[in-house]
Order: sequence, then structure tokens, then C-alpha cells
Amino acid sequence: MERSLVLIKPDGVEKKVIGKIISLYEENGLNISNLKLMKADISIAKEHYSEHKGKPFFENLVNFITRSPLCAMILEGEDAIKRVRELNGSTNPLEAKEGTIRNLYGNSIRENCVHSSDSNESAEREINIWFK
Ligand code: 3AN
Repeated sequence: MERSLVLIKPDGVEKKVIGKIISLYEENGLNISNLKLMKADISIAKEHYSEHKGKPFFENLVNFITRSPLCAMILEGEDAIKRVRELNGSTNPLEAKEGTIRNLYGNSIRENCVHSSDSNESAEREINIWFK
């Protein structure tokens, strides 16, 4: 059974689409094993996005993810990492397939509504960050 760390980012919470997004994951057979609403502080945001440190968009990304509460959860299921990323769609909402979460609710490449782990290693690392 695979696990993935998912964040419904501040833009998604502000738009009041937490329920719609969670329904999509559940309707596609994924199980929620943990879930919480929280406001991320700067240190957790920087730790989460450490691979992007030094990139031109890093500071804005940290500002965005800490601006208001987000919803963090652990999703479980067979092949969960790949399946969640397919449901999320491309990083850039303009390139995301129709019906994907980023196509439906994303604003921009930064405010793209959801995050999910991209490998088993990142999933374990990110779960330890958000669900210590
Ligand atoms: P994903 O979340 O699809 O795995 P990553 O890991 O490449 O995408 O990027 C992490 C986050 O950084 C994205 N979700 C997005 O919010 C932001 N991001 C990525 N590339 C850019 C960019 N060129 N400009 C602004 N923000 C970006």
C-alpha cells in the first residue's frame, strides 16, 4: 500500500473547494489516513519546498503557502502517488487536462491548488514534515 502527502493549498481552502477535492480523491478509491487544517509557518514551508531553495520563485512560493490555512492529508492506496498526481493534473493549470483538480480550481503555476508527493522518498520525507 502506497502513501502520498497531499496539501490543499491556501487558494483551494479560500475558494471553499476542500470538499470537492476530497470527494474526487475518495471517488477514485483513495483512502484518507490522516487529515488536518493548519496555517503553515515559514520554517515548515521552507522545509517542505527545500528542493526549490535558491530558485527565483522560492520566496513567493513560501509567502503563498503560509498566507492562510491549508489542508494537509495522507492518502493511501495502490499506486497512490501516481494516481493522485494524475487527478491533480499538470503543475501549470493552463496545461492541466480537463477535469483534473488544477484544471478545475488552479489559478496559476504558483496558486495551483494542490500539492502531492512525487516519489516514495518524497512521500516519507513530507509525511514526517507535516505529520511529525
Ligand atoms: P509539483 O507540485 O507539480 O510537483 P514542482 O515540485 O515542480 O511541482 O513545484 C512545486 C511548486 O512550486 C508548484 N506546485 C508551484 O506552486 C511552484 N512552482 C513550480 N514552478 C514554478 C514557476 N516556474 N513559477 C512559480 N511557481 C512555480
